[in-house]
Parts: sequence; C-alpha cells; structure tokens
Amino acid sequence: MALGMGGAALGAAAPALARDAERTLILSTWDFGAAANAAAHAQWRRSGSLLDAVEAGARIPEADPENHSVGHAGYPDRDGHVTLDAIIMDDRGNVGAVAALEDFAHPISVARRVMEKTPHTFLVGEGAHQFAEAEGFDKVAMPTPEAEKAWRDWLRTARYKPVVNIENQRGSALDHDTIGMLFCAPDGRLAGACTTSGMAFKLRGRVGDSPQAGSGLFVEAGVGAATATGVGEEVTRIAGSARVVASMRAGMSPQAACREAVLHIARLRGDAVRDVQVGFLAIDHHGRIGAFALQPGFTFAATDLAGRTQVQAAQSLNKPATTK
Ligand code: SD4
Repeated sequence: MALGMGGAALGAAAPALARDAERTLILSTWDFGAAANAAAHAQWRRSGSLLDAVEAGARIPEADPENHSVGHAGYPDRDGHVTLDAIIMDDRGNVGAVAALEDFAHPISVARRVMEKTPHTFLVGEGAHQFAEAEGFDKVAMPTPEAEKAWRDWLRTARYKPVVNIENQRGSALDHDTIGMLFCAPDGRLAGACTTSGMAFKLRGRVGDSPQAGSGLFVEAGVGAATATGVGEEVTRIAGSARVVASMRAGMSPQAACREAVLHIARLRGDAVRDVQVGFLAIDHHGRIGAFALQPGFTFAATDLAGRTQVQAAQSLNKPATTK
C-alpha cells in the first residue's frame, strides 16, 4: 500500500509501516464516539470524502436529544444560553470553525460552510449566527426543556466546577459530550472534526479549546492529527493538539506524543489540575493511534477499515484509586 511519507520525522527512526490489521481508520472521543464512527464510516464508503465522513460522524451526537452538550440538547451557559463550538479541518489547509453559535443544531455543518464559502476560518457569536441564517441552516429552539431544567437546578448553587469524566455519565445533570474525531484514510490522507457545547454553565462568551485550530483539533499532511477533550482552558494554554502533532512530526509515536502533552500540562499546572480531566487522541498518517489522559476514565472509540469498532480506556497519568 502506498503511504505518503512527506513530513516524516527527521533525525528519528522512521516508524515501521502499520499493517492493515493495525491501522485505525477513525478515532473519536468517549464511548458515544462508536455511533459517530459508524456514521463516518458509512459516509466514507458512500462518498469517499474524508470531510463528508467526519461531518457525518460529528452530526450524530449533535442530533442526539440525550446528549446534553452537542447540538440542540446541550446545556446552557450560566445565563441560560446554549452556545455551540465546532471545527472541521483536513490536511490540505482547509479549516472552518464557529464558536458561541446559538439556535442551530449542527455547528459542524456551519463550520464546514465557513470553510467552503468564506475567505475566513472562524466566525463567532452574532456573526456566525447571521452567516448560518443566510446559508439557510435550520434553526432550533434552545435550550430544550430538559436542559433548561438542569440550568434552573444548577442556579440554586450556581457553583462552577467541571466534573472529571462527566462525558461518560449519561443522564448526569452536568453531562456534556464533546466529540473529537480523527480520520486517516488508507492512503494516509487525514481530516478531523470537533464539536461541543463546551462546559455546562460556563460564563457567557466563554469558548474552550474545541473550535480553536491547534487546541481542540489539528491535522497535518504526512504527519498525523490530534484532538482533545476535557477542560478546554488547560488544552488551550498549551495549544494541545498542535503540540501533539508537532511531537509526532519530531518522531514520537502517537501514544508518546499524547502522553508528553499531558505531562506538560501536569508540570505546568501542578495542583491546579489535580481534579481536572484532559484527554488527547492522536493518529499518525499510517493509522497508528495514541490516547492519554490526566485522569483515569477517558474512553475512546477506534474503528478499522472494515468498520469494526472497539471502545477502549486510555492510559492516564493519575492512576485509579485502589479499592480496598
Ligand atoms: C471545552 N473541551 O469546551 C471542551 C469540553 C469537552 O468533553 O471536551 N467536553 O472545554
């Protein structure tokens, strides 16, 4: 199989080519990534387009009424507004993003339209809203009654404290489900998507890492791609996904690169991240993957060429508390 070698690490041992059986095609964050991967895989089979695939994948959690983040069922900010962030990117220099977008259920599709129809890479707030409206995207009322109730319950204490691994606690009042998805085609081409409503009950106007190229997502031809989940401020501080890709460019495996970024956050932030979750996923252009988190409990879904998906737990810097 011909694999692009452009950008391979200089001064580092060239990694052995992954055999097909070891290749991952699609990698995404958390357990619910499995359903998104299935949609991405099916779309890729239909159209052969990586951008179509990651957009289709990201739209699954965006459309899920049980998913209290992405899309119309997301939890609001502290003032009761649901604000959505998304980015889509490929390895040909195409990128589009939106942040603080209100009343549109599929920010990933608006992000793609920004990429395809404007000279810009990133639209936010009112401008993103106007653009989505002008482009004819369907509007939906937000928050949903359930999300509004969660917000009203939260207002009783109004305490902002992100909960570690809340992404896998479905039905929790703080449940939020960022999906970061990476796609590596058999010929080594890459694309990615990331979409979220961010941290529940955040300050109005807060934007996390997810829609920022280099923080929540980064894709580089001939090297690989990375995405992040967890408390976005900690990822943004170190331009996390760009860092992971840079480490792969310098010769690290995807796993070592994810671990290095987490270690960097831990060293930089010390006690401030003791109870904070950050997780990175990476895939290199041979389809080899890496996953590493600050805390135990970060899961991811990996899908192979045949469409078989495995949900796995990532390694973490902090170890699970031992049960007595
Ligand atoms: C953010 N990183 O807005 C996102 C949240 C997240 O799973 O990843 N949740 O900070």
